Amino acid sequence: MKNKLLISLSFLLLLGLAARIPISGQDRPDLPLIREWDFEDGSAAGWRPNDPSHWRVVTSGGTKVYELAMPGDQGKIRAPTSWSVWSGDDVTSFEFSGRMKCYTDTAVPGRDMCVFFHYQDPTHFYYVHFSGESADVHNIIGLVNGADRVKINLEPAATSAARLKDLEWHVFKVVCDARTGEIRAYIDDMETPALTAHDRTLGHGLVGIGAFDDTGCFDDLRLRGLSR
Ligand SMILES: [Ca+2]
Repeated sequence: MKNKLLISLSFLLLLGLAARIPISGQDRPDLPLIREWDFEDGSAAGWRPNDPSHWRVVTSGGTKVYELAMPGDQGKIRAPTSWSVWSGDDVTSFEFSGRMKCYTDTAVPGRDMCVFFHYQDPTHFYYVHFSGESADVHNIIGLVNGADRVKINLEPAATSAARLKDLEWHVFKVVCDARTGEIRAYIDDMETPALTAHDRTLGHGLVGIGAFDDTGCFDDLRLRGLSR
């Protein structure tokens, strides 16, 4: 009897621990891991660039990275010009993380790298514009919904944490709860989001990486989430 009680209590304790202990650096440890990419096999198979001639896997600093080697051309609407989306998983709620480096001259304040999500087609997606300066359309969460991008994050222009100011690696994480529409974007500080928004316009889609009009590279990407 005593043993049974002990076993029952241990089981309940384990259940409680499993539900409560956050895994370091993860906002949504409840979301299943879908896939990780370190590009060490030299391949970016399954990634779909809008212009394949601009993307390649290269060796940099002893590791292989996925590089955006050329800036894109502005299309009919004002929106990021370069992206490569992971074509394998259409997700609703997700956590997408990794590291990125911007190649653009540090004298250019609006330099950027972008993370895409709920991508449905070339004119319907969200993106996080990680930049060296916070301004009207720099360092924002943007929505492209068939027209010029619109800033949707809650932080007023010039107040958000803009950390893409150098030629070093920066870690990022973008989290979205599709049910509530809560979106959070982190750079370097994985505890306090740099950008936040509430929006449920699109609801699902692909994740991706790229830039508004700059070049750079990405590595160690990880996607957790719920496939549609
Ligand atoms: Ca790598």
